[in-house]
Amino acid sequence: MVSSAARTFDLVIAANRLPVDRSVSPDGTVTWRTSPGGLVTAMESVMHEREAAWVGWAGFPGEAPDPFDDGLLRLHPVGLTAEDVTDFYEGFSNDTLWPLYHDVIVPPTYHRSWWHAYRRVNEKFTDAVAEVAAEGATVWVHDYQLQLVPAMLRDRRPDLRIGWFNHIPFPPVELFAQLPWRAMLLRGLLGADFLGFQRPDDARNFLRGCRSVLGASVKGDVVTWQGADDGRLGAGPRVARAGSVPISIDAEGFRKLADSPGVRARATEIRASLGDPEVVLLGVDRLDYTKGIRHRLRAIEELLADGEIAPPQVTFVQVATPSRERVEAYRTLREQIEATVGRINGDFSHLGDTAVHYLHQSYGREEMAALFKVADVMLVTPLRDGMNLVAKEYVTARHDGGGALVLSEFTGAAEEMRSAYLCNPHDIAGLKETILRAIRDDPALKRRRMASLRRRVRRHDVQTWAEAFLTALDAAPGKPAVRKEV
Ligand code: ADQ
Repeated sequence: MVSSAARTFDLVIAANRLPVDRSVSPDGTVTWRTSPGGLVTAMESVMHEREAAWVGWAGFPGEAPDPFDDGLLRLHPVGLTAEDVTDFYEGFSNDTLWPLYHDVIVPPTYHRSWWHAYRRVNEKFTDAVAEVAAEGATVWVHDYQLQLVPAMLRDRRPDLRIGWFNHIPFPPVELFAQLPWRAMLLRGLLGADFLGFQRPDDARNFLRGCRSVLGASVKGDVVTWQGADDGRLGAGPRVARAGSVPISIDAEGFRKLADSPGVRARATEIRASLGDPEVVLLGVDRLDYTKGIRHRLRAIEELLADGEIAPPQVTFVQVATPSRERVEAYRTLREQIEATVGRINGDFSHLGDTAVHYLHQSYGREEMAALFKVADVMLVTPLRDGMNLVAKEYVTARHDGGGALVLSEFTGAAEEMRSAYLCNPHDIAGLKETILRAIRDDPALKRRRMASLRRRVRRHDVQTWAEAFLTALDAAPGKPAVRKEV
């Protein structure tokens, strides 16, 4: 990675985080490692030897490091102060928008100071993008942390083609209307030419929100807003298109990884270390209240109590990645989950036979792939989830044809993965029944279901997602204006 002078780019990506993690060795040497996220792979696939810039936070508070190159990517860090991290990131993003956009599973917190921080940080991102975007460039803004960037950028750089993709659900207007800053947020989004969502319902919710909150006119997937005569952010007028472009994974890359000798050997080792059970049930989630881990544990506990499953024949492994630990709701959730796991193991484990293996840790891609290969039944039971990539990774890793996927209807993935064992995680009796069916169904039937799921993910991988988004953005109705000379 080398530093170089300020340049501008035809493609700019803006996301909360840069696609690299910093590590500082004891002697103070700084190195950046590419984080293994799907977004980086997706971007590489659409760059086609083009250079692009990526604007994002480097993951620690303080001054932004100087921009630097990572292959064809120009990484442009945005500096967040400790207060920005508390109020913009942990506050407005993760304690206001996240719960509101996930069906208010926990109550969202509304603080005016957090909203001010959100505006301030969105301005910082806008400054950085405006600096690196070439005349007429395409800018792809990601996710709920940056919903004001499209209009902030549009107001400043009408020459740009701007797209925004929402990785999480977009709530129905009946919930969205709670937000004290709902109109400004929609005005922020309407700065984009194209807005991409995970599910058609998310796009519809957004369009209904524009009609109901702003009084905009909506025809099909196009929203037209007359604008406001108030000189505030994104005063319009605006025309934008909204549609669903479901995200996916690098299916071929993950399949190859899962098929590598190292991962195969590790899978055998993991199974042996669990005592070679007949059935391994697996859950893999960030430790987040949206993921339905408590409901899942309740179903497992009842199945154990009913005598339907028991160690050592059946064992449940729950991997819960540490997440947002400075936010109160996440600390409470962790305590509840750990108390429940303790109770279940106290009641149903025996020496050497553990009912629930609970791992509050992060793992590398190889270890994740090995875990998926070991899972006879994968439990993906969120109460609400934009997409859920774990479901797609699991079926891809099981290219041996085995396994079974239990999938919540409330995930974006359920829209596409109809051959999964679909469930309503709120219905504990139904969830228990579905888990038992996934364990006991005829193996030939299970193989057919898995083959169909794998086909779907292979055909709709992350490359097709990124191409579909950029094609939709290119064709979106708002034509960029000629940049005014200043
Ligand atoms: P997330 O809520 O983070 O993403 P998800 O889609 O499941 O959820 O992706 C999680 C990723 O982290 C997967 O690639 C998974 O393998 C990995 N992971 C999970 N636990 C891990 C662990 N312990 N160690 C290492 N890796 C682990 C948000 C939205 C989703 C949407 C994605 C992408 O909330 O709905 O699918 O963005 O748009």
